[in-house]
Amino acid sequence: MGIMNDPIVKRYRGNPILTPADVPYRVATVHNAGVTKHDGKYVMLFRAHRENGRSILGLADSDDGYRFTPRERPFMVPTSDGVFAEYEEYGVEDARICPIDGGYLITYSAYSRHGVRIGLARTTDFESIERVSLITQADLRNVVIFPRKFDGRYVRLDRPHSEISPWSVWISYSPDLIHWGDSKVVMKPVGYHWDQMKIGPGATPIATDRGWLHIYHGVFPTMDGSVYRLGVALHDLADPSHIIGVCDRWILQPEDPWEITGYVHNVVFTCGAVPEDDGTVKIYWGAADKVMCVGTALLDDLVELCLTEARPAM
Ligand code: BMA
Repeated sequence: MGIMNDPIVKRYRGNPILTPADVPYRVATVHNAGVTKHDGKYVMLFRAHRENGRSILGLADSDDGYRFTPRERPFMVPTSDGVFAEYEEYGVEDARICPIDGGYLITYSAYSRHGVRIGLARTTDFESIERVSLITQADLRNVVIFPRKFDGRYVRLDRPHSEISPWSVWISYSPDLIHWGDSKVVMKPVGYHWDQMKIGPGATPIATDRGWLHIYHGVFPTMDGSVYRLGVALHDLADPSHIIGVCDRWILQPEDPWEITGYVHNVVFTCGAVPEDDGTVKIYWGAADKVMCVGTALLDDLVELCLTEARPAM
């Protein structure tokens, strides 16, 4: 690990890397993007508010993971087709990308008058997209699917809403991406902590030799509203329902001007991180629900934090 006061996540000097002004169609925000590598290049599936306050998903491409060029048209807008139409009416939000089975699964929040639930879509090329299923009821957000099957089943982390418990991270299993079950809670906010109000899955988990690294978001309530920060948890490699350790401190908090002020102030929120061959990880976050930023960390440092500064998962 580096010098004691070095930041764990090193912000890219060119932040923010994508803003509404960069997008060739009219949007008010660019944030909470899922990111992955496809054919050696980076693709970013960002959320954008239109000026009616509803969200769509846009795509941007990059050779280096830092300089992104948005495509001419949105990638995914609420559909008027089939069973999805009724549940996407208010917008599609916060996509996560999971590379698996030679393609990519995309999980996104589908908003409607019935609440928020999760849609699952699939692409192989980021040119066309096929909606597969609605994989939850309302109210539930923030679904990340592990990029590997366990005993023949897909596994996801998710975050149901509750009125009697702080919002927590759960796990569910599926043989076919359509039917999900065996759900149980795996991680809860801990009282008087930076993430005591609610937590939620963030980036698609990353396999390391010591466990699955999960970068999540946690929220603290203040007199000036909620503060969104990022933290890390390490899940067992063979049984991801078992958490080896949750790091007792955050790894990133709002500090730059565009993280403190924007559409919603004091927010850093991740939907994607890309592990690199050199042991680093590029972490992408929406800043103040308005622009996209990136920073890098050493995977070993993040894993180490989960082991040496751990608190119980619940
Ligand atoms: C959460 C979600 C996120 C958003 C965050 C901060 O509840 O709506 O998409 O980034 O609030 O506004």
